[in-house]
Amino acid sequence: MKIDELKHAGLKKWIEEAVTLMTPDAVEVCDGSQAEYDRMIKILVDGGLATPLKKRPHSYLFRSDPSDVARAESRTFIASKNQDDAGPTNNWTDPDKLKKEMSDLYRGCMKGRIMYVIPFSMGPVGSNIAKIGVEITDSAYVVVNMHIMTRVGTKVLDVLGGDGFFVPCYHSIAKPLAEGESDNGKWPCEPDVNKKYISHFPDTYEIWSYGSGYGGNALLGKKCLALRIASVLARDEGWLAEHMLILKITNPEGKVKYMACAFPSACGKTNLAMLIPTLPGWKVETVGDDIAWMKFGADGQLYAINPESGFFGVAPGTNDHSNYNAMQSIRENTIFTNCGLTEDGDIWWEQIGHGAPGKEIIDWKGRSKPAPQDDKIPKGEGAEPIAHANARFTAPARQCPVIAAEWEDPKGVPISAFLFGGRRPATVPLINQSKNWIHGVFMGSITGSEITAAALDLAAGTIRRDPFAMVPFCGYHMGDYFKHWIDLGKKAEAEGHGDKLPKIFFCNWFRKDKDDKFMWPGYGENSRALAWVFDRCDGKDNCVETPIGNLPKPNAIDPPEGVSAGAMAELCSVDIEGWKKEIADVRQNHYPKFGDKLPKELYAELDAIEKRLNG
Ligand code: OXD
Ligand code: MN
Repeated sequence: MKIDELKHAGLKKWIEEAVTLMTPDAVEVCDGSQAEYDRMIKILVDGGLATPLKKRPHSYLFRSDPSDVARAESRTFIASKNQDDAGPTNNWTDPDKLKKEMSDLYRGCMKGRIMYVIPFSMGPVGSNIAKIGVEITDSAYVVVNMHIMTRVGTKVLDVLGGDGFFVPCYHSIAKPLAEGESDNGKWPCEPDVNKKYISHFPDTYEIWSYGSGYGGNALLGKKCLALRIASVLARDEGWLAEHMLILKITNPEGKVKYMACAFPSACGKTNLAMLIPTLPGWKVETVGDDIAWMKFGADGQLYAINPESGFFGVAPGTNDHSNYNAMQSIRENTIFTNCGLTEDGDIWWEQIGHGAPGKEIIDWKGRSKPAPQDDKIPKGEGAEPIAHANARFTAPARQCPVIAAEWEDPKGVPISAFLFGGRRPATVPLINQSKNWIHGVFMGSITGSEITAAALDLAAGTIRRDPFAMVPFCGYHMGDYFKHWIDLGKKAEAEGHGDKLPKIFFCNWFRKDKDDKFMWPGYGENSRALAWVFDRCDGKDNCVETPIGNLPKPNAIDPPEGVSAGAMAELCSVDIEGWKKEIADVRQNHYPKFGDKLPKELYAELDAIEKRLNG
């Protein structure tokens, strides 16, 4: 499609301005077809950027530049007009100054390249919870990934119509080509991390990204739109955009519930979303593995959609035991980035479940290495893994063997429970239900993981708080974000729908014993905690009230093999002294960061819990 054929005058104007600024050699509006995907892949293979994988149909391996391997948090900006709106967890910069600085960089940045215009829908096309974005990019890699991760093409333009709302997203890899120059197999980007920009303009709902071609920096539908800008839209419009997986759980009687769960990165979100229950008769299916958008229906119930249509999962550590369903999801039609390449033409990574076949393997930097005999992470001086620790797979969600039939239902799925969790070797019990909505918001606000000795800037044992797992992704002041959560609960109660609010839980799969061994096996065994949550949502009398919340009654959760009755009791009890320290840490080190914007209701929760612990 040509720009002239676009019906939306605002969209047309915005693209024309970008063309004038970035001076690409040509412009293509993406239609989202398989033919377009195949054409892009051919460009990438012919250009030496993608390697077809003999062992996986229609699957390709890419190797990025070593400077371009992860989200660039230090270069991620929330440029609100008012500095105070960005809050203490974001990098703020003045929007006018930033736009000027970036416009200078964008000038001529697409010379020698094609500008692809990608109209995409976050969420099923036409759903009243979905939103439309348009990304312009000079990266064919971005186009193919967006095809998998979002719904792309003409059907989106049809819904947008002549004057619909869209989030405009600029993206450039910042590598114009001179006459006759080509990428020649080298991942194009701005290699100086300090010259990359992932910018958000919350007042105008815009995204400008420059210099990186990787993941969340470049696939702008994901973290930039579906979380940072969407969190602002959600605040302004009265809904929730959250860093949560969505799972469907069915009990042995065939009754179904949906749960949305927030965990900081590296806590096994994708694994929980695709869990295979060890509890007989129970079934878990996947609706989403990373992001949930939720709106209240006219019936007062909260409905969630997964705004994405693919998984952009971390490859290392994924294996048939940790996530069998993810391994099945990536058998074909999958894009791999920064994995190892085996002699027989397959991908490989550390902790994939087996050593690499053959004598040699190509590592993520493109170097030939001896094929590892086992899948352990290499340790010691100078040891380098074959796959980058943040190597990824991009796979269509429909390929997941346990994708729920209703995962694309435009009206969403009704949420019964929220779970918050992190890596907490001590103090935090296996599962704990909040006493009410505000206590639940309190739980979300203190979420975090304990720092191990390996972390750079914090002492071991310190809790790195990641409220609601949203610290890298909230597009505004987190104090206001907590208030937004509190207000939504109050509104539902005022409207007589308090009983329909999801119940809120705090979980911890990562408790350790005195010998530093995990007390809980995790993975499929987490179904035991989910089953307890399920029954709590139905009001089953299976809990005891404690100062920190409602914990499972003794014997309410059958211990899995290898967990003694004593360990189970410890996992489900209150560590009074540990919680006193926790409360003191929140009071002294965590809440003050949010200044006056920390809702008074949360200080009141802190006081109430402290009183109960002392009582
Ligand atoms: C992700 C993350 O990539 O949370 O999903 O970091
Ligand atoms: Mn995530």
